[in-house]
Amino acid sequence: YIIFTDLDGTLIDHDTYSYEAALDAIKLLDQKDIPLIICTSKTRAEIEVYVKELNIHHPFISENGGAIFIPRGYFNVDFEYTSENEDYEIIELGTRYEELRRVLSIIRDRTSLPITGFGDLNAEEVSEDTGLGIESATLAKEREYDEAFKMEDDSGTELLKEHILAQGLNFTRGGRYWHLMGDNDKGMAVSILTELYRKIHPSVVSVGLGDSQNDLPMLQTVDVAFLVQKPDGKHDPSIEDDDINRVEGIGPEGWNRAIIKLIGSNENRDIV
Ligand code: 2M8
Ligand code: MG
Ligand code: MG
Repeated sequence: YIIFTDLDGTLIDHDTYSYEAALDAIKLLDQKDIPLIICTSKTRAEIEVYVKELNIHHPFISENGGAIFIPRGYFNVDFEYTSENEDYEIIELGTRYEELRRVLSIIRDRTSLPITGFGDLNAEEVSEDTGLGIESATLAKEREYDEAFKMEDDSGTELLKEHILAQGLNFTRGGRYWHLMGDNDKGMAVSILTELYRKIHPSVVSVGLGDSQNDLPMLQTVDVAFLVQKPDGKHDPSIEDDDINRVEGIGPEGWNRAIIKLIGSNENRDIV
């Protein structure tokens, strides 16, 4: 198995940002040497905090599939990475943040929609809006391939979508925010990374866990998909795909249950 997971509202609680309720399952994956691959709308800088805390030494996917960061030398295969640095081999799929900000401001001017992006807020304001601490909010502002933004209400939704598509960009929605991005999504990134794993382990089974609309492309790409409950105890109503397993449990509680059920006993292997 390889496990792709969303963070906000999935592996970590929507409000407290804690993975406490999923620790048993996290430990189980570690014991069995099953890669835990974070695939989130969070930034590289935010993910690095979790990767360090959880002692993860696997690739991760930032900003809704904007980029894949692979620890150097992790896959010893022939592949044309977009770039590399001291720490990672990088596959870039997204549009640069500066370009996203430029287009967002054009759309705001043309539509007068009440759009506020993370780039319009300082760290204190992001912290207040998200419930993240100031340090985490600062890391959330270090955006490279995705702009998170909010609108005062949903009345301008259709107009907004029209303008985003007309500008050649895309959007999705997370637990709290809209996201403006390029020609990328979590599914594309998951599929590229899965291919890399399959060069080494051809029959590896991919698993995905998520909670929101931005997870749908990932959940449709993996072999086994789990949707956890939102804070209101319901599953995202916009996700209707029958191939996606709806697990009982909000966020990390559902995550814990799904992983233990899948990995915890060999009898469940026939689920795939
Ligand atoms: C934003 O992402 C969440 C994910 O679902 C959202 O859209 O509600 C991100 O931009 C992320 O960087 C940030 O940490 C998070 C905080 O809730 O919000
Ligand atoms: Mg989420
Ligand atoms: Mg499928």
